[in-house]
Amino acid sequence: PAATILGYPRIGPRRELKRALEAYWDGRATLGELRRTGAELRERTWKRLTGLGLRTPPSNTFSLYDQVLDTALLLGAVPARHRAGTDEDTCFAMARGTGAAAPLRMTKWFDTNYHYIVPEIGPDTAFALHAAKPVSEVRQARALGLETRPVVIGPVTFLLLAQAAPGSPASFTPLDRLADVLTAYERLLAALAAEGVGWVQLDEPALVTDLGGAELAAVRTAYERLGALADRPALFVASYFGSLGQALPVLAGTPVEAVGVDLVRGDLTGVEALAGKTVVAGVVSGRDVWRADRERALAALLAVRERAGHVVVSTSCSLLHVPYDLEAETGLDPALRRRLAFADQKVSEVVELAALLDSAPARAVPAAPDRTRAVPAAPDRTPVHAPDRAPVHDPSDAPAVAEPERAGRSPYGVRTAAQAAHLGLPPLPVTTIGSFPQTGELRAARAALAAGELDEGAYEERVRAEIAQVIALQERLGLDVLVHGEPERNDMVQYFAEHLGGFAVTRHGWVQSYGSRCTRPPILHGDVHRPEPITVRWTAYARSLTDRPVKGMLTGPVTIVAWSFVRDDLPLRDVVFQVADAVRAEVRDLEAAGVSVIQVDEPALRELLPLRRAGQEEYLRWAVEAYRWATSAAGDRTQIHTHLCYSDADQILAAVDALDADVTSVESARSGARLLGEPAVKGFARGLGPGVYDIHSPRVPTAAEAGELLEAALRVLPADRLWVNPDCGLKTRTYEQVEAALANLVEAARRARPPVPTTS
Ligand code: THG
Ligand code: ZN
Repeated sequence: PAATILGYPRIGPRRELKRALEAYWDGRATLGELRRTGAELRERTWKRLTGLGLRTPPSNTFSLYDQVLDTALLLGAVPARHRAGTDEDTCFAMARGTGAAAPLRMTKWFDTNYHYIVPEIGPDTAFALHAAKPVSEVRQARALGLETRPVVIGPVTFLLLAQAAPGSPASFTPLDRLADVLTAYERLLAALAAEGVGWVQLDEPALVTDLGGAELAAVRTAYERLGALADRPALFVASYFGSLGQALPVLAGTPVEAVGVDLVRGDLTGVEALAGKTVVAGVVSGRDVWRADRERALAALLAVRERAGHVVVSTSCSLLHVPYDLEAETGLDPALRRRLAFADQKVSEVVELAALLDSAPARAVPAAPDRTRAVPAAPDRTPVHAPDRAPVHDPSDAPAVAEPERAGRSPYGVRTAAQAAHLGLPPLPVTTIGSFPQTGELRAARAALAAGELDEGAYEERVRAEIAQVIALQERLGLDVLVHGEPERNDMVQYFAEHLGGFAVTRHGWVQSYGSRCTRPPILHGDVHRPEPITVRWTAYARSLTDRPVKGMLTGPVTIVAWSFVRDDLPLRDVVFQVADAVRAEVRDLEAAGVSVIQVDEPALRELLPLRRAGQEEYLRWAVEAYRWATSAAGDRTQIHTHLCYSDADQILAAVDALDADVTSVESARSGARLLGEPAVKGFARGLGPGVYDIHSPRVPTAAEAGELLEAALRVLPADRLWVNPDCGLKTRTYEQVEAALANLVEAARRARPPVPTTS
C-alpha cells in the first residue's frame, strides 16, 4: 500500500526560517528574502520526502508562523485591527501585534509543547476564501514535477479552537458559524479541484477530545456537506493525538474517502466501521524520537487491513514535533543512537512498513480481538519500544514511588509562622520569577565554552560576574527576595537534563515551540539520577553577596518530563517520580547550604493533562504527589515557591493549591481582572503572586498601573498572603526595561503596604 506522513517540520534543519523571520521582523531583510527562504525550505522538504520514498508528499504544511493562523487567513477570519498591506504582514500582526493592535492569544496545541494562535470569530466575522497559499504551494511543487496533497485544518477543529471575538454575545460560540465556514471550505475544495489536486487532508485533532452532541452533529454536517460537493478532490480527514471514540462512527457515516487514525495513542476500536474507505493508519509515532517496533506496527496494520480493507501506512501525527534528522547528531552515544528515529528516519520507517505490508500474506493473521492488543491502548504508558533497546530499568533502585513521604512538612499554617520568623519579610514582598535578561555576551560565552574556545574557569568567572551584577541591581532596587538570575542556564529543562544522568541532549534537535522560537527537548532514555548537586554553587555564591534571602531555582519533575522526549518502556508516572527524586535531593542540598526560599516551577503541569476527562483526575493525583515528593524534603522554615506560566492556570488552581507550595506566582498582568475574579483564587489558601508586569511585552508598567493590580488583588487576598512579582521570567527582556519595571513594582508595593506601627 501507499505510505504517507501527516506533516513535516518547517523551521529548517538549521533553523533557516527562524533566522529569516527574525531578520525580517528586525528590518534586516526584505519580504522578498523571507519569501525566498520559505520557497527554498518547501522545495527542500518535497525533494527530501520523495527521495525517502513518499510518492505524494503533503503541501501547505509550511507556515511562516502557525498553521491555525494560516487557516484563519485562508478563511478570511482576520480581525480588522490586524489588516496590513501584505498577507505576511497581516499574519505577523495577528501573531505578534503591532504598535496599535494587540496580538491574538496564543495557547498550547493539545498536549504538545507547540503553541498555536487562537483565532477570534464573532457573529459578524466575514468569511471569505483566500486560497493563495495552498494553491501556490501546489503550483510550486508541480513546477518541480511533484504532485502533493494539501493539508488544511478541518472546519470543526478550526471552530473548536477559536475563541469568541471580543464583544460577542454571551450565548455565542464560534461553532455557531459552521454553515458559513463550510461555504468557504466548499470554495477551497472547488479551487483545489480546479488545480487538479487529487486529495486534500483536513486535520481534525479536536475529534479525539470529549465531544458533546452539538460537536458530533457539527462533524456530521461538515463532512456530509463537503462530501456532497460534485467537483472536489478526495477527502482525507486526519485525526491524531488519541482515539476518535464516538466521532469514528460519525465520520464513517459521511462520504469522506479516507480517515486517519492514531494507532500509537489510540487503538483499533471501531475501525471495521471504516470498511469501504481508506484507513490511514498512524503506526509510526510523531510524538517521540524512538524507532518504531516493526512487529507491533505491522500487526496493527494487518489488523486494520483485515477489518477495514484498504490501508495507507502513516505517522501518528505530523512530524512537526520531532527534530529533522538523526544524521546531524554525531555526538550521541551509539547505543542510544540505534534506538532513535527523527523525522527523516520516521519517513523511512513508514515507507518500509508499507513494503512489508505489501509482502505480508493476506490472511496470515488470526482474527480480530488478539490483534487489538498489538496496539497499545494507553499510549504514553505502554511500551512500544524497538526490540533492540537495552533494558534500562533496574527495579532494585526504583524510586520511592509507593509511599510518598507526608510527614516531612507541617501544615501550611504552622510553616508560615516558622517562615515569617526566619525570613522577616515585609507584607507584599517583592520578588521575581528567576531569570534575568540573557545578554548576547552571555550567550556568546556559552557558545564559546561549547566550542572549546573558552575554558571552564573563564566561563565560570563570566557567570559569577553576572550574578554579582544581578544581586547588586536587586539590592539597589529594593527587592525583598532576590534571585541569582540564572545566567548559567540556556533553557530551564535543557540545563537540568545536561546535569542529570539518564538524559541525552542534542546539538541540532530543534523543535518549534511557537513562531520562530524553538527548544531542543532532551532525550530521557534511562534511569534518572543526579551525580552531584546542580544549582547549589551558583545560589550559594549569590547568597554570599547579600544579607537578603536568595531564592533557589529548580524546575519541577512534571515540567522536566513534559518538555523532554521520554522513554516509553516505563509508566510515565514512574519516570516523573525518578525525576522527582533528583529534584528532592537538590532541594535538600540547597536547604543544607542555607537557602531558605526555594522555587520549584511547574509551568507544564497542565500540559500533560490527558485530553479526555477520563484520565485527568488520576493524572493530577500523581502529578501533585510527585511535586510534593520533590519539595517535601524541605523543613518548615524553608519557604517553597512555585510558578505556572499560563493565564488559564485558574482551570487547575485546585490542583495547584494541592501542590502545597507556600507561594505560587501566576501570569495575570494581561488578564488580571479575570483571574482575580475566579472563585478558585478567593478560595486559594496559600501565598499568591499574581503577575503585575507583563513580561511578554516591551512596555514598562508604571507604579500606578502595578498599584491598581495590587489593589484589585488585595480585595480578594489578605496582604500577608499577597506577593508582588512579574508574570514570568525576565530572560527575554532588556536590562533597561527590567530595571525600570522592577523599580515601579517596588514603588507600588511600598505604597500598597498597610501602614506599619513605628517601633524604632
Ligand atoms: N522551555 C521549554 N519549553 C517551553 C518553555 C521554555 N515551553 C513553553 C514556554 N517556555 C514557551 N516556549 C518558549 C520556547 C523557546 C523559547 C522561548 C519560549 C526561546 N528559545 C530560543 C530560541 O528559539 O531562540 C532558544 C533557547 C535555547 O538556547 O535553548 O527563546 O522555557 N523547554
Ligand atoms: Zn512563566
